Amino acid sequence: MSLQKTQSLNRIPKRLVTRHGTVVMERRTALMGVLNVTPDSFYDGGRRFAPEQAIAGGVELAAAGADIIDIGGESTRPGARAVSEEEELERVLPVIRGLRQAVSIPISIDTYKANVAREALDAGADIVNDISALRFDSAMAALVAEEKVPVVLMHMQGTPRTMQMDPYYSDVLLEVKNFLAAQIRLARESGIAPEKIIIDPGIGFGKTLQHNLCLVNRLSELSSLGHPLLVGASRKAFIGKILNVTPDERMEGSLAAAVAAVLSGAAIIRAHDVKETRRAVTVADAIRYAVGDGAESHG
Ligand code: 7PJ
Repeated sequence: MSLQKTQSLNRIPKRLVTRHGTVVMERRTALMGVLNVTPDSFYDGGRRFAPEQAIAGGVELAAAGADIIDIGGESTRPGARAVSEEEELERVLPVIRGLRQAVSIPISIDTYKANVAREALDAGADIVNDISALRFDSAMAALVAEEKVPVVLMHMQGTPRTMQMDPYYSDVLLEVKNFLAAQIRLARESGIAPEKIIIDPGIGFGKTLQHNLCLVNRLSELSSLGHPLLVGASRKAFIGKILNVTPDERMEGSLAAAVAAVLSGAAIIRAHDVKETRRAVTVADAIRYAVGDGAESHG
């Protein structure tokens, strides 16, 4: 590896400090387990809609090796119906409160609404996962700064309702990189500390199959932005397009995408299947961080 590349990678923080513990990304990839509390998400929608079931699901994710549990109350699949703030809060708050008692790992709230984020943080959430990267609610940046919590800035072309209508880029990697750079700047100018910022290319959000493949393939080019990279490819449509399978048949493809992302420099993988992803990523990490010429032992 070139010295320049080593230096740019070394500038990326390896620890994410939250109110409920530190996520360690040093020589290991962290896992964010997905817990959708929605009746209509594309994969797990409806399965865990009752609070007790959702809490049990979160406990399972933690036991399976998740480092973070990501709770979402609004489906953002292409064309999904928007949910009112009240409805979103009704869905997520009981689950956050219950899970906060039951697990010790950090909880992230998947929302682009500042009021939902605020109440979620008050209920015990630790991280704001904003798929709009601070664009959809002008109060979000100030809230994150004030609360001093980590934030995920994700790229999306358009809005969930329109994003898959006709995604177009002249250079997808460059445009995603420029967008993330601009949102990092906005976050910094709003008073968000650099060590609290995580970036995400937004797999499936306003992207064709080729766009998604290119972003995973060239993910390492986003490392020079200086922030940990989160990748969420789990059970998404691009895997279905390659394999011609429905969401419930996308586990193996998701593991392949997760491993590819790890070897391209991802710090955090967002996944539905935590137990399986943990195993795949542990092997990928062993390869990623292997040193020497292999002559040391025959283990
Ligand atoms: C992502 C997300 C992602 C981040 C969803 C699903 C679709 N947040 N929220 N990154 N995807 N940061 O449940 O897979 O890729 S919703």
